[in-house]
Amino acid sequence: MPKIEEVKALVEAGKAKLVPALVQEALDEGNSAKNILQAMVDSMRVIGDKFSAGEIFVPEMLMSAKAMSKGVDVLKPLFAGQSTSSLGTCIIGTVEGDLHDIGKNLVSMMIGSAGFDMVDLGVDVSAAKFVEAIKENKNVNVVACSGLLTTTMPKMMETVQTLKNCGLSGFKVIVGGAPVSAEFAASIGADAFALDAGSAAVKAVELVKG
Ligand code: B1M
Repeated sequence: MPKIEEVKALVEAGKAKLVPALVQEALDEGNSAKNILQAMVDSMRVIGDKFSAGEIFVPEMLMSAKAMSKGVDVLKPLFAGQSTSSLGTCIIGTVEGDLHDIGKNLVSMMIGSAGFDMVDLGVDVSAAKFVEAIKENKNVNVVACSGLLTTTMPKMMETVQTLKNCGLSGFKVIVGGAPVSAEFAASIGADAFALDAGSAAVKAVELVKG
């Protein structure tokens, strides 16, 4: 079996300890970091479908998530940006009530590699915590909010509205995550929406360069 297929299978099986070495072997075999990342994203889609079908449960989802994160750690240096001057500071987090962080971490990696200094607030981040982080950090010009659950979309709306009405300025808000659409983003007053990590980086640069 090609190494990239083995990576996919091991992420689906939640074998966190075995994934890093295999990701390295897949790289050594000539696969690009981008393709290996896509293979792992595909695995998570399979896992989500199995969860929806009642074939697996939360612990299995968690093990696959850990396995993917370990694999992403190996790829991270390969996505590191070349830019020497900073485009500004981007605060990123997953909105309150939501514990999903793989997508958010990929978005953080890509926006960081586009030239931003990243301040990652993690998961389950309240609107107030986003505001605090803008005050505590210098040159914040982008705030990025991720959300994976339909049940936390109202929290995303609350976060964007709090950011827009907090009396601070000089920053733009970008939102995204599986249940989020461009229409939803516009309806809650976000400045931008991105479908995936790569386009989030492109959008972040556009937001600050105009
Ligand atoms: Co959960 N979960 N989960 N889960 N989980 C989903 C999201 C779900 C679709 C599974 C399913 O039912 N098929 C479903 C949500 C249904 C819905 O709301 N419509 C779901 C559910 C129901 C739940 C629980 C409620 C389950 C339960 O307890 N009964 C629970 C909620 C916990 C909570 O958050 N409060 C739960 C828990 C978990 C785990 C903790 C076990 C684990 C997360 C671990 C972790 O993240 N560290 C987990 C996982 C792994 C998943 C799936 C299988 C995979 C998510 C993932 O990492 N995908 C997921 C199924 C699926 O996605 N098909 C599922 C890979 C990742 C690269 O993609 O995160 O979409 P994604 O990110 C993409 C884009 O969305 C986008 O770019 C990324 C990369 O290109 N993007 C942005 C993301 N953020 C962005 C921000 C941007 C721009 C783009 O700008 C700022």
